[in-house]
Amino acid sequence: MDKQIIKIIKGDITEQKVDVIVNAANNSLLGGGGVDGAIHKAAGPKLLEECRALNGCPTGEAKITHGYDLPAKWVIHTVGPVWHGGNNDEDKMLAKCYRNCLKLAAEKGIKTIAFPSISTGAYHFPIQRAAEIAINEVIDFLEEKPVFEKIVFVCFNDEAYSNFSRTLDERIK
Ligand code: AR6
Repeated sequence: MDKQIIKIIKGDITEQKVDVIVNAANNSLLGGGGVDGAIHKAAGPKLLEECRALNGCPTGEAKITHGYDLPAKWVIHTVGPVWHGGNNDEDKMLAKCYRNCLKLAAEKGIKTIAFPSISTGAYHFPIQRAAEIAINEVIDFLEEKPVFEKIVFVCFNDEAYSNFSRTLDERIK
């Protein structure tokens, strides 16, 4: 696996020029706050229209729409687990989100993908633990199916950036 494929940056996911950006949505897929709100705002009202036809999304699953006014051509909507202390399958569910997003992107022939830090905002998943799960899932997937050219983790604040950077450094050294 070429380790240079994985990048960690600080920034706004709505500005990323990649084939697909991932949305940390809720089960309704009808919008919300955080990164979900930012993506819907930047994509425009047609995104919500397409989302309405999807009839929601179970936690851990992923569904794809067009990106409309976004620089990204596609949006993959996934629903992370709400943190309830760690004994309610939260780790398993978060891993499943990353895996299903990667699987769906690979099926679509997508080459470049940007992830936010799923579940670590309104859903309160601890950032260090979430970063480890995210990096592990991406590396495991790439080792099995090296189909992507670039996978970017877009961190919105310094805490996420330092946790993702440290975790990646530790995994690939
Ligand atoms: N670009 C990149 N990351 C962002 C952006 C952005 N523009 N805005 C926020 N983040 P959250 P969750 C970061 O709360 O925890 C929504 O209301 C943020 O700093 O967006 O999965 C949905 O509708 C944090 O690190 O998602 C759901 O109801 C990360 O994105 C619920 O929140 C995730 O925070 C989902 O909660």
